[in-house]
Amino acid sequence: ACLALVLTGLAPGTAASAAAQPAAERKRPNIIYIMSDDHAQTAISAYGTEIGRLAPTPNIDRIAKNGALFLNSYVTNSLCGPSRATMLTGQFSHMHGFTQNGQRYDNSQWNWVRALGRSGYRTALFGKWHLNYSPEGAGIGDWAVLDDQGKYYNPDIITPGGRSVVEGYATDIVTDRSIAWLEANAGSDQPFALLIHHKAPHRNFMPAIRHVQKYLGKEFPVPTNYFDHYDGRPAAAAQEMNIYRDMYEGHDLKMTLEEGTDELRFNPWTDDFKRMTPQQRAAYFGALQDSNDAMNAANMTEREMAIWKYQRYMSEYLGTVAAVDDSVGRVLDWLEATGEADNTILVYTSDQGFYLGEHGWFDKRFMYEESMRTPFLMQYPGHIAAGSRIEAPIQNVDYAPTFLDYAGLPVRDSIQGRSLRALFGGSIPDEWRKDIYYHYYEYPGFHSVRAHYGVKSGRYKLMRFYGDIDAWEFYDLESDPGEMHNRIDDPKMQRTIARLKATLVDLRRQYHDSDGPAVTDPLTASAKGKRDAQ
Ligand code: SGN
Ligand code: CA
Repeated sequence: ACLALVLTGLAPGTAASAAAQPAAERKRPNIIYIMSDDHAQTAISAYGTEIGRLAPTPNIDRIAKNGALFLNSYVTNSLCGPSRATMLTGQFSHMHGFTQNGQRYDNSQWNWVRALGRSGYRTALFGKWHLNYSPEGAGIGDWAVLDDQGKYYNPDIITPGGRSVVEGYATDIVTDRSIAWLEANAGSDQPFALLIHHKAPHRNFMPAIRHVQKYLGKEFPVPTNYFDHYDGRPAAAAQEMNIYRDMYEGHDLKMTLEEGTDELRFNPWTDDFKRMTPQQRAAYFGALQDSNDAMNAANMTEREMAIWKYQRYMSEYLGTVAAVDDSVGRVLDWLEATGEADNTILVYTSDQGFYLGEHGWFDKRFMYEESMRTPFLMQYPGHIAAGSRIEAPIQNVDYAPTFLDYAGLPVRDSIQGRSLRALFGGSIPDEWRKDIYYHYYEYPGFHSVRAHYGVKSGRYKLMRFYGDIDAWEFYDLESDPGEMHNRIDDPKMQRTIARLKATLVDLRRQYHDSDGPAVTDPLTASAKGKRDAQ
């Protein structure tokens, strides 16, 4: 703590802070934090899923082999901006103040990257930032970020020197810059913390040219609830993120108008394709032409078309994952080749999960499992046993305290998570959290998902949607893993529901969340009337 205080006055990465480091300081581990955007756990083969079997991620899986795979990893709010702010601050959305995309994140507030920089780490971030225009003022040493959501092809890149268009594919550009930074900083006495933030596999799902055909024509298993009717779940019924109803056929799925033409169907945002070079465009759409022609020639029923769209979605989404997996492989190879692996903590995660057709959906936001979960894999040879599988529930508030802990810095009181180091001893400490608290805010907003909060407690989940809908939902995940049967009115469940409500009251108090209606507030008269009438 003393050392941290002494060094806080120094700018990160200066020669002065390097010189000020005693020998013990040099032993602090490097940190490489790799975060993709919207990567579902189900699309990682280490998680043992059917999609993973068909579209393996061998390099991401190396992390699980070298270290730990977290089987119950969750976010606090399944949306990009809030999740990134949580990752940086170790706080729930209502505490760091960035509850919805589009808000202004206060870059001056405390974050762990700046804290490590001040204590002698060299720090850098490459890729998607998505909190305001740039990380200026967030105290990150070196950075180059994609503009806002970022583009897959020839993206605009913002650096301290300004903005420019960089030709190439975003995942590869971000990887090249990250490796170049590692090369340039290798061999220094200072430890480093590098954040690699991919745009992929975020919408609008555009693989690198080398991967456009990788999964084309492969049949992925259609989720059993793909044609969900949302009975008993008014908020689920009211969303606008259905693959066969809301996806843009031209823009998202790259479907053509008719056989023999490359003219796209509905494509409201033309920039993504316009900014490609003619060669990139020809290669990309050329690779899809036969598949598009066959689709247009076939006389499909509505249901067949819905399934075709699911397969095209999988092909495009998983195609973007392939380049992320290549990227992870390059970073691991670099670590192994340079001998830095043993002194480096490496994390792979995503800013949240994603629906791959479950309930008929793409996107995230809901507290249902597929988007509330996020992948989390971590290696630190010699400190985390190879092949560990960790069952303890973790949340993205735990990342900041984990990095502080390993960097030998005190965990601040403002942090609402806890260091994951406690989980690497082979058992779950008694005092480890049992319950996961969640709160989503962005409504009205893109995809029309109502605000809701809730708790996941072991096999049970309770949530309350509020705003222009007022509805509770309750699931037993053991008998209903797809969250299809809302049992909020089931007489057999009332005692369990009461227990979870009490837990929810406690969690909201513990985390200081008073946003939304109080748990004890009764349903609004109109919501109750609707339910009684059912
Ligand atoms: C974009 C996407 C949406 C997505 C939001 C938030 N549309 O607006 O589908 O929900 O980002 O995503 S897009 O076609 O313009 O990409 S987040 O990951 O940034 O939270
Ligand atoms: Ca995201």
